[in-house]
Amino acid sequence: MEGKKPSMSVRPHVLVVAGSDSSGGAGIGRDIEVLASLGVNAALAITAVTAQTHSRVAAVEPMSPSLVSAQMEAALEAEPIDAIKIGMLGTSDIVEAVSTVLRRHLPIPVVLDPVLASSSGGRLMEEAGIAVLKRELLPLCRLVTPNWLELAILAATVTAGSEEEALDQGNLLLASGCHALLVKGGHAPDKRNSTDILLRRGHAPERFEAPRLDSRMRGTGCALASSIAAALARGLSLEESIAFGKRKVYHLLREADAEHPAA
Ligand code: PXL
Repeated sequence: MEGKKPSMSVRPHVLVVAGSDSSGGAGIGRDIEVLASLGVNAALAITAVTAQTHSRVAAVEPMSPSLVSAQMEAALEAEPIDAIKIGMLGTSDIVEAVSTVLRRHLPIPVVLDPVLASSSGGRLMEEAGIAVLKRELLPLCRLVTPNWLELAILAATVTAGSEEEALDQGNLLLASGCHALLVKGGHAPDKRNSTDILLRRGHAPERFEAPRLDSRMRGTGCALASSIAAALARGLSLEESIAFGKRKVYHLLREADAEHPAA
């Protein structure tokens, strides 16, 4: 399934399917910023508008599923789309609508950041959407990038207390039809390294490490999934794309810390 030949000359296009965050910390604003910094054009399908500060979700208004589909179809018609990055979806009807469009356009590689809640704890996906996401959307994705909290919800269990438990939960999801899972270690107890683990059926787990930075930057999940999608859009392999994304986020965190040093 690894795509086309690597191309560095033409600006690739990534279609971002995600919600907006008025604080600018996360969501589609972060995606566009990261893609632009990587020389990749962003086509957009907005799924929801949210009103947020850095510590609170004040309001969420999902788009109609037909408007989300229409944005995706128009973006796919307007430009040759090399990869799709999906973030917040919000409702089960939007998950259905997005899955239907994707089925028409596979094998474009799809990276799904399964956004269920904001880092401040506000809900960004309705309860009923989780089952639909697992059943309809996960099997269509080249890569799904849950953190430990999202992984536990998707695996219908409690948050892992160890890496071994997180991998067991990941393997459960793989068995239920997901092709590849990047289990992000942001919530792991390791204080020195941030380790993300790639799980694929028939492959040994692969570890991607970076020094852990004590940063408060929001939107790191958006940034990672967008960077991976950008690399896939340039024709890199899945492993190369994850390694690239991990490095990009490490550098973003270092830049954010340099601008706002810890008090
Ligand atoms: O980082 C996850 C995320 C994704 N999309 C939107 C968000 C957030 C977190 O706050 O607000 C719109």
